[in-house]
Amino acid sequence: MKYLNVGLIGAGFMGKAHCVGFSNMPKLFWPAPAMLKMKTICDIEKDIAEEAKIRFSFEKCCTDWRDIVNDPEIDIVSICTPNNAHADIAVAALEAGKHVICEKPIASSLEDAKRMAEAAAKTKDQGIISLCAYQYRDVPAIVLAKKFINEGSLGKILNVRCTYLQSWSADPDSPLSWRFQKEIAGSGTIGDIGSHVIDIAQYLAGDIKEVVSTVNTYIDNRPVQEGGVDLLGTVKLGADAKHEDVDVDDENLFLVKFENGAVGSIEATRNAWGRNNFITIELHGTAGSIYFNYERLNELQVCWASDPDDRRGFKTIYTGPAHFYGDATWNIPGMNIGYGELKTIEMFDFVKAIVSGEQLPTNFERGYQIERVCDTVLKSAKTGQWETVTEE
Ligand code: SOE
Repeated sequence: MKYLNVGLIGAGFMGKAHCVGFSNMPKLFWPAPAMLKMKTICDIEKDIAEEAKIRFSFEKCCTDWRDIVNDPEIDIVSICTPNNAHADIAVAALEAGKHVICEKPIASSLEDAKRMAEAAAKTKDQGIISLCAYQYRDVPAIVLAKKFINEGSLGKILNVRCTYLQSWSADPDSPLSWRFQKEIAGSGTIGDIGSHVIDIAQYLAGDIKEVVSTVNTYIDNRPVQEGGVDLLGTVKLGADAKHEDVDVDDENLFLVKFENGAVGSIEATRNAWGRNNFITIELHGTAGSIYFNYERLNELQVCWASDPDDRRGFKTIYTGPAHFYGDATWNIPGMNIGYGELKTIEMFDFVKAIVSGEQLPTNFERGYQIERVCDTVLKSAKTGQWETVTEE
């Protein structure tokens, strides 16, 4: 059995998600492509690093990411830091011959995203795998939607309507973390969650060519939280807390034109009371429609034009053992999967790619392309015009 050593950087919410994925991977996927040893976990805050070492069963911990990237024993580097740290770590790790999985958005600036894509392109011939964590495209219902599209069941795709709505920052007393600071995050909602639906829309309907957008920041000042780990709205701070300005977008709405002639709309906000992880995708084609909502992620709704007039309408397909990786997850219909299983599927595909040497669809080059779409959305909001997604 092959063993790979993991070094993970950033022990907050996403660090936990990666650890769940890594440790559950051989439990769900057996025989596993390789076994993983949790070698070193890094966090700039020593107490957090030490606690995470115990909690996630790592052998060692450190506070400087270079200790992971320069360690010849590490095979996999998992980047779960705030966005502005991604590029330096990823480029150094790829150059040191490590396989890298990096949280999205790929970077906090287009220049950094380009640097990462170039480093990944240079090292891919040596079988080095890069992966940007766009795991929602692996939801079995989304994979089923893609199958219907590829088989031609929807006919020609005409219209794609997507949302990513969350509520965790809707309260103005929910604290300002790095996610609300341009210098660290690069952008707000567009990079943090809009990028996920851009990825899914492009996976299903092809690349986006042009966008016209409106971008707003309604809550432009928030109380500042202590510590680097984003509390994601789980605490509220009062009027007496120190306040700082939010300098990123908290809502964006845009129309899109796809390369293949389809059109659509995308909307993203983290301030929508009542919408918690409301990733919706509705696609209309000449032969039918599909609808997906992550809040019911084990379901796909389909409607076929060929059904008789008196019984045409959406029907629900429940995903399970018969669908994407359903044999590996839970083999009784209705058991259902959630976020943890998705992160496990992502880690399985990543480790499988490392062993086979075959790159994954959301490698760093794709991460950079998604970043260019996000950047074009922000640009269009400034010019008020349709803008073309920039070439590399
Ligand atoms: C916060 O909006 C967040 O953690 C995002 O950063 C993730 O990408 C999303 O999947 C869940 O919400």
